[in-house]
Amino acid sequence: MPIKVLDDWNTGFYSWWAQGIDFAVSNGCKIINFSGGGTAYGQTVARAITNAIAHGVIFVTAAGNEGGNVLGFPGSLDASITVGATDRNDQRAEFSDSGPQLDLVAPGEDIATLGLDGELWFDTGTSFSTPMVAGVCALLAAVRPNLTQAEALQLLCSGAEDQVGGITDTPGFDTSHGWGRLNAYHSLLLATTQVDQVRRTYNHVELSWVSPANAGSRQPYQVEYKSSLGSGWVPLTNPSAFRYEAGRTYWNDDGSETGIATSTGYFRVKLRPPQ
Ligand SMILES: [Ca+2]
Repeated sequence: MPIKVLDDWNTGFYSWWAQGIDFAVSNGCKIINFSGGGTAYGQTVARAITNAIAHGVIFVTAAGNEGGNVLGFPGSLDASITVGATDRNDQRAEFSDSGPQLDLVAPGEDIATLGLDGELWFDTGTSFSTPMVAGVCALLAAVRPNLTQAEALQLLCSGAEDQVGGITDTPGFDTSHGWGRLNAYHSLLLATTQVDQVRRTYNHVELSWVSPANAGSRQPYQVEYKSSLGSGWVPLTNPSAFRYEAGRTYWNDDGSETGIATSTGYFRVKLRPPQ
């Protein structure tokens, strides 16, 4: 649903933004794309965002276009999914703001859009990167209807491609690119992770599942085990148990880690926070 929170001059009070967010939540919205930002912190907006996320809404917003190392508000909130811009060469766009709360980047230069009277426009800014991420959140929510803000963030950031942005895109998180450049396919693969092959012998278990091409560098998975239905899940932490091949991840245990392979039990694979 389109919700207007700015006036004819493209400005609006924070109270209008908060009312717009509250309106979206009370009318059943699942994902909010907020391609806007201010310079000051605003308590009413922060409260509205916190409330939205508590209601299962995913809130995506823009980093800002000052080219500096201060994110716009509400992109500066930890709670927001904050999106910066890349250019035609997959490099961080010069105008895209940086900061520790930046989560990922997406294309934001010369993006095709519609003007007010329906003509084709090409426009530039983190405002155009943000709906790319919000759109991927809609795809993720289609396969996981109860997707939360935290889960969406984990899927987006674990699937994002790291070190594609040149020398400033240092390994892992960095304040210019967040966790990397959006990759919808990777994030959808992660959202549908399911063990589809199990090989088990008296002293050996091997699980495997379909995974993104960059799984070897991102290592996004965690395998958990429980010995009976009534017991709790225990994370298995040995990283050398994983083997990454093109499009598939394997997890092996010879019983040495927990002695589990010789007994009956249950395994599951989950995503872990990006590292
Ligand atoms: Ca990086």
